[in-house]
Amino acid sequence: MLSVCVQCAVFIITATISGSQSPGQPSMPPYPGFVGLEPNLPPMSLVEVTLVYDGKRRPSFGTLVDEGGVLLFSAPRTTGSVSAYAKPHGGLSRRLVFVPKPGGVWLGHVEFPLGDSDENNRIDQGDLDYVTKLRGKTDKEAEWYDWGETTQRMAWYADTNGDGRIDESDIATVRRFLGSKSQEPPSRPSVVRQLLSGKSLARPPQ
Ligand SMILES: [Ca+2]
Ligand SMILES: [Ca+2]
Repeated sequence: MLSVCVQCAVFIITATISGSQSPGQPSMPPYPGFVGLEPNLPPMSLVEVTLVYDGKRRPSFGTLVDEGGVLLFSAPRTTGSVSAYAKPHGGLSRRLVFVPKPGGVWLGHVEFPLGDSDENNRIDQGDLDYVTKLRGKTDKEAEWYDWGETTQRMAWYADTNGDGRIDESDIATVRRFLGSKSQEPPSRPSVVRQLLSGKSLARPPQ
């Protein structure tokens, strides 16, 4: 389930209007109440975030990279360690571990493996062959945002820097991340897993 992080959007708009950030130079980390990072993603990239804390996987939500290249999401209210699984479109999921603090948490620069044009959660030879074949294509091509019936891939996902064209830099990016795999959140809440394994079921008295 994907829902837009309204709090994050409001915060980003407020920060932009006040002029407190300049592109590429986040001037106010850490962000109180938020977790912030600077990903290798173009502005306005949508990232799906799944938090896991206190032994439970939480519902996923979406948040956008702002014009300054910063990605923010609301820090959960817990005192323990949190795993945030962040996944951009056309990129692999990364696990980010942090402990929430009232003043906010700044995770710094985070690299996401990009160019997963078939979204199979791996950057493999198929992705490299595809981006190489598309060299010279631009977002003016009719099928740029279409899921290819024969290729089962999307050209947009092969444009790793979001500049609307596929060239040597995109090929180099896919080559750099070749062999990478997604760091996936647990498929079920741990409580459910415990129940399925019988570990937390009440034992009858002996
Ligand atoms: Ca792939
Ligand atoms: Ca490009």
